[in-house]
Amino acid sequence: MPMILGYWNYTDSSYEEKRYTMGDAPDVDRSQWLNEKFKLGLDFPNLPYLIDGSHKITQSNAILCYLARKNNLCGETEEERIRADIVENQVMDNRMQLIMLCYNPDFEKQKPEFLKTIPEKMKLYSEFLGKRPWFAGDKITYVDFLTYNILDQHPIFEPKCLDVFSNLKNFLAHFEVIFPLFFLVLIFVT
Ligand SMILES: N[C@@H](CCC(=O)N[C@@H](CS)C(=O)NCC(=O)O)C(=O)O
Repeated sequence: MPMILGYWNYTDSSYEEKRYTMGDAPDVDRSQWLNEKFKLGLDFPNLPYLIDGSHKITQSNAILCYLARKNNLCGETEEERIRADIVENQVMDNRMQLIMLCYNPDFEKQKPEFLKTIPEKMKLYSEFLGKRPWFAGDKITYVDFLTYNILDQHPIFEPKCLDVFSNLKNFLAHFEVIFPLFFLVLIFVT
């Protein structure tokens, strides 16, 4: 039986979720996706994609920004938008560093050096957030989904890395109260 997840429709959006299966290693078979990949009219075919009427979007951050624009979650002042742009790209850099480590055949060898970089990274996020409730300012924006994700992943490597940054811990807790579904989905995928 497939799982059924019920939840509030905060943004009044209806959507169909399209899942492509690929099976388990070593018999991974991507043909379900590959048979469609170049037939969807996507400029840069990839997963995830979002098709909303005539808008066909790939790149997860482009999808996130599109949904944020539709729902006024981009920041309102120039200062908030600049902060969102900065932290969006900062998260991307840190995500790439995680990817380079996790997909590296030399993972165990490279991990100690990576662990040394975590305190300074977390410190910069903590200083940037300061006393604000959300990363762009007083209101939640799309970048809080990105920062939640990256700040939630680092303690997997270094469980105590957020202990000295109470504002980051409060941010994560605040986010989890508002978006329990997002939290739940991350538990499933990580
Ligand atoms: N920068 C892209 C990366 C997309 C990507 O790497 N997608 C992976 C899954 S996470 C994939 O399987 N793409 C399908 C493909 O390459 O055909 C994004 O953020 O959306």
